[in-house]
Amino acid sequence: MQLYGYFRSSAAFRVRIALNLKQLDYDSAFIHLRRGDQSQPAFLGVNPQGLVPALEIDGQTLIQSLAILEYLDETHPEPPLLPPDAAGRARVRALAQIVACDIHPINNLRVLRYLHRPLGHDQTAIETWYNHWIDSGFRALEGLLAGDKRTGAFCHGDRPGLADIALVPQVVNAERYRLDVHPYPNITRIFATCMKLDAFAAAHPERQPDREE
Ligand SMILES: N[C@@H](CCC(=O)N[C@@H](CS)C(=O)NCC(=O)O)C(=O)O
Repeated sequence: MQLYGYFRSSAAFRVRIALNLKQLDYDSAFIHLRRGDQSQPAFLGVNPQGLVPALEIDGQTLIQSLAILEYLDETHPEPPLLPPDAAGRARVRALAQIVACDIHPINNLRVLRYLHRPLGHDQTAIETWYNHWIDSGFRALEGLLAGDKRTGAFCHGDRPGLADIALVPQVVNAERYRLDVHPYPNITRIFATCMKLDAFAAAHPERQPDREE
């Protein structure tokens, strides 16, 4: 099994967490996003979208982190990333998708680069953009977590799952851009709980072999 990723990629971070939770060994191929490896023919042959992660597994190449997480969950059911009930699964997927579909894509490297050039925005404007969209998504997430008794030690109950896997990398990104996370007490509490688990801690960008300053 080979994971194409980058230490700072939050979508690859999600897959690293899931592989760790399920105790699956894997090799890593490092795609240096800042140097543009993702646009080179060698990697476009792996993922024509030019994005990480991609996971080579069972003789095929999977892309899109949420699809990869669900594949891993279906093929390696223990520990489960989704709850047993349909309503619970809908809730967990919705929480994960707030991050993965509504926050992350508009804060992606290629979007930030496009804001800089050709659109001409400076670093301050780009950081304002970045934090604005995290804040907007985190406010919604915080309300959903605070207002639902299914929230437990983790986003849904007392076991880590798909929503936590999406949330943790986004909090790491928020910290990196110095967003004040105090307005989101449930998010920060769940983040701290997750980071006490080896599966999450070992997947952190700072712990990856390709890490740079
Ligand atoms: N929806 C995709 C997003 C993948 C994605 O955006 N990956 C980023 C890193 S987190 C990337 O490869 N960016 C390269 C670029 O922006 O050029 C997923 O969940 O896998």
